[in-house]
Amino acid sequence: MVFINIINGTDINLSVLFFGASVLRKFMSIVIASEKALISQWLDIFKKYAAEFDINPNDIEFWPDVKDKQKVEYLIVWKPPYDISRQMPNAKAIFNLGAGVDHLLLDDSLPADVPIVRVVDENLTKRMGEYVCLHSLHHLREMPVLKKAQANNEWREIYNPTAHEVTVGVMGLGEIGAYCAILLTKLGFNVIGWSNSPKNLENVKSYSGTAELDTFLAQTEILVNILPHTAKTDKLVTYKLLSKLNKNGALQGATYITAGRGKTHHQADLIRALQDGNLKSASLDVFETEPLNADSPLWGLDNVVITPHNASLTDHITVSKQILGQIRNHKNNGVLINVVDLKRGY
Ligand code: NDP
Ligand code: OXD
Repeated sequence: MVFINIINGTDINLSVLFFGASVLRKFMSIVIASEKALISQWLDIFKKYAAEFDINPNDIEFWPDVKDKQKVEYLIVWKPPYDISRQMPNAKAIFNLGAGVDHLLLDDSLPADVPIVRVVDENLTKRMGEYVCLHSLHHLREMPVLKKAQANNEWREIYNPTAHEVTVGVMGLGEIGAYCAILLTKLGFNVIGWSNSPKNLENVKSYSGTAELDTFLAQTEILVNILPHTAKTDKLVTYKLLSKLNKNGALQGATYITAGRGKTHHQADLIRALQDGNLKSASLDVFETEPLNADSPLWGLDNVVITPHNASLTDHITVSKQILGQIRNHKNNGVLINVVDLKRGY
């Protein structure tokens, strides 16, 4: 709450003035929409910080309790109903409450002229960096082998190479992948990366496009997938692709770590590769279908670590403030940042 001290020294609550004035202005609304019940928590968070961004908290609603759908100017969504933009046809921008927009873009009725904005947030990026480093080290230090030995009360001595003897290949060198790649170099890994366009990252050799994919894979012992799911990355990681990884390096086997999107790998192929030794081990945060089916063979594989799509998290405070700031800026004719390229799909 913001207070000012007027001439006679009496404190006046600015928010009272602000909301009083707002009665006179045209009603507009911001709607948060999701089919996931948990997302309703965001309503209170957005309301809490709204006034800091000159937005009336009472103008923020949670779908489907919307007073006047025609008056909705901004949509904030995470896995919304597929016809959300048809329900609120006057929205001027759609803010996605996460980095990946694949599920949102499944809605083929999205108007091409309404910008879709995704989250790019330092906390989201840093959390993913933690996950990628944790799991790269987990496999470098042969933790699946040690866990199995522990389960059998076995004192198993193994020789570990150091990080600099091992090449980690990062697929996707965007906001998150590039950060993870750099962080891995700081741990000492030899790091290479693959993306659509060439990159210039310190100590990370860059490969790009389909033509350079096999060269990238042939050197990679630990493959880290931070790709978005698009028409081009759909089921990209197959048994055949995994069999191109370097199995004769310091780790004597290939490892797959994925925290981008589950639909970028072929899950049955992945299971086959993990069962027949084509892959030595894996850490999987994302799956073709989430939650992962209780009867998936992946649960029972002792060379696999499964995490429930929590490699990173959308930070409530930083992300709500970022979106409110963007809305204020857009209302004042400013330019939106982190707008998704609809043609590329990410
Ligand atoms: P960006 O859009 O910033 O980066 C995407 C990267 O993928 C870019 O480097 C891009 O190449 C590359 N890429 C896209 N398509 C292809 C292709 N066909 N071939 C080669 N490279 C390709 O995304 P972020 O880094 O912010 O996020 C990546 C993904 O991570 C998100 O889309 C989301 O799905 C996932 N994610 C998962 C989370 C989790 O908790 N598991 C949390 C947050 C995000 P170029 O740079 O040349 O365009
Ligand atoms: C995601 C996210 O895209 O959490 O998975 O941002």
